[in-house]
Formats: sequence, C-alpha cells, structure tokens
Amino acid sequence: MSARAKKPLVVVTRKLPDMVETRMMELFDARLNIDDQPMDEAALIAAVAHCDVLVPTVTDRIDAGVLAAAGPDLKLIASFGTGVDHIDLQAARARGITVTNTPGVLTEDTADMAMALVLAVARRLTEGERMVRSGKWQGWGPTFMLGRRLGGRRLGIIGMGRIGQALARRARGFGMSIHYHNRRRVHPEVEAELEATWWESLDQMLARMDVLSVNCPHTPATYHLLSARRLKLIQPHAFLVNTARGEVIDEAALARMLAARELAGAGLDVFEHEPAVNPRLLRLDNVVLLPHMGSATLEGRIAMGEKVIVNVKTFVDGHRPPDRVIETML
Ligand code: 8YV
Repeated sequence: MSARAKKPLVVVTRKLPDMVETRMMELFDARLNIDDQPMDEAALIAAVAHCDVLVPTVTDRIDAGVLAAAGPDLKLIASFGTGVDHIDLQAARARGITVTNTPGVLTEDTADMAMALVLAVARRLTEGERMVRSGKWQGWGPTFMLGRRLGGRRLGIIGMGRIGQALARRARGFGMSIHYHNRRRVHPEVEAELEATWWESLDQMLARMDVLSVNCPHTPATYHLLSARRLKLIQPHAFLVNTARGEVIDEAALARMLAARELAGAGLDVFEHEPAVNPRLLRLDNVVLLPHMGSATLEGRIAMGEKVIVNVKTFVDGHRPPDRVIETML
C-alpha cells in the first residue's frame, strides 16, 4: 500500500470526536459514519469488500462471515477500543489482516468508573438518588439507608492488567486491601507497591472477598468465568462490579442471586447481551446499572482516536503499527 499515490480508503464505523475525524480526513480517504448508527452485517460486508482499512468499535461484530467478504485491499483492522472480542482474530490472521487496538489511554478513566461503581453500590448512591427524585424521601433516620464501609475491606480484582492495577491504586486510597487473581503473577515491584496478594485459585479468592471487580478481557477462556457455580462461592455480604465485559459473568445466574439476596449488590457497566439488560436486574434496588460508559470521557475518546490514527498511518507507511494485537497476549 505504501507504493500507492492515492490515500488509503479508511472506513470508520461510528461517529468519533470531531477533531479525530478532521485529522482522519486530512490523512486518509476517510469514510465517516455521520448518523452514527451501528453498522449491520450487510453494511460491514460492503465496507470490508472495498476498503483498505476498517476502523470498527465494540458494536461491530467482525466475525468469520464478515471477514470472508474482505476484499484484497483490506490489510488492517484498527479497532477503536481496547477489547478485541468483537473481532475474530484467527480469521483475520488467516487472511493476513493485521489487527490493532488502543491500549493504555482508557486505563485511568475505566478504573475511575470501577471505583465509582464500588462506592455507588456499597453506599447505595443511585438507590438514594432515586428516592429523592421520586419524592418518597421522608427524612433522616439513624438506621436509614445504611451502606457498608469500604475501609478495611478486601477487594478482589479478577484480571490484574493495567486497569486492574489502576483500580487497586484507587481502592488503597479508600483503605481497602488488595487481592487479585491473574493467570500470571504481576511483577514483584507492582505487587509490593500495591501490597497486593496473589491468589492462584480464583475459587478460593472469591470465597474470601468483600468486594470483587472484573477487569479481565473477554476471551474464550474467560467466557462465564464467573459461572453460576463460582458466583455461589462469593460471600452473601459481598459486592461485585464489572467494567470489563458482560460475557465474563453468567448474567442470568447473577440476577437470580441478587434477587434472592445471596449477594449484597452489583455495579454493572457492561452486559452479556448489551444493550439488552436482563429484565430481572432492572427491578432490583441493590444493583447499579450503567450503559457501557466506563471509558467515556472526551479526553479518552480523543486519545483513542489519536492511537487509531498512529496505527493506521504507521501501517500505511509500511511499518509495524505500535498496537498490534497478538492473540497469545490475550
Ligand atoms: C470502549 C471498551 O468504549 O475499549 C474497550 O474495550 O470496552 C470501551 O470502553 C469501546 O470498546 C469502544 O469501541
């Protein structure tokens, strides 16, 4: 592609911040999605058939069927996001298509949201807000709206990558002790800095925590990692938050347990079949529900766009893009 005189045809599937789109228009023959509707399968197939680069987001399912329609020019999928579970990486590799993502720039925003959910659930923030707005608030009382103190409690982080570590730093500020389960133990210096305890057994960690946070990617290995069986290991007084991917938790089993008060509460920013949410969750007071907005800051979105641009530009200039996704890293 580097030998070409004309600019590469880059299809962007969703509306991105204006300044990102402007830069893309300058650098590439960028086809933007002005009305910001998620592309359906037919639209994705039409796009991959003729573009040089596809810039999808989490709402685009780039599966083997879509990739089978890829034209000879499609050599790069530069995803706008960190998670790549919406892309069939094996099918992409088989067709010689490089995949990149945008790691690192949404770490702090997502960790902020995970901490916000921990606080919101433990201190019943949205429940209280709903009460005030509904006019049902009758005034203060000594046993009214009692939440649980976070200081001195154990936080168990499932997936100690960048976001997990950033959450750990925040939670330490709230006096929580840090525990984690990760396939690999993190660097001893990080473990020491966070005074974090590694649990080789997820089952054992689940049974001992007061708060749990899901911060691992969704891969075939983590699908329903928190299965019905594992959810039952969690203590009934504990809270669970998820800012990673809904598919990591068996959502129906979680909803049943929350309804039965077998778990004290949950804070969910992501859902197994989003934007659909298990109807049972909608009826519960002990759940805080957010519409996948963990990384949604203007600064973060611009930084993600800049990363996409660097990846595309580097690639079309004939070099290795910095954020190549390698399946074995997941
Ligand atoms: C992004 C996310 O907003 O980056 C991710 O993996 O889940 C989100 O926070 C989304 O992916 C944008 O495509």
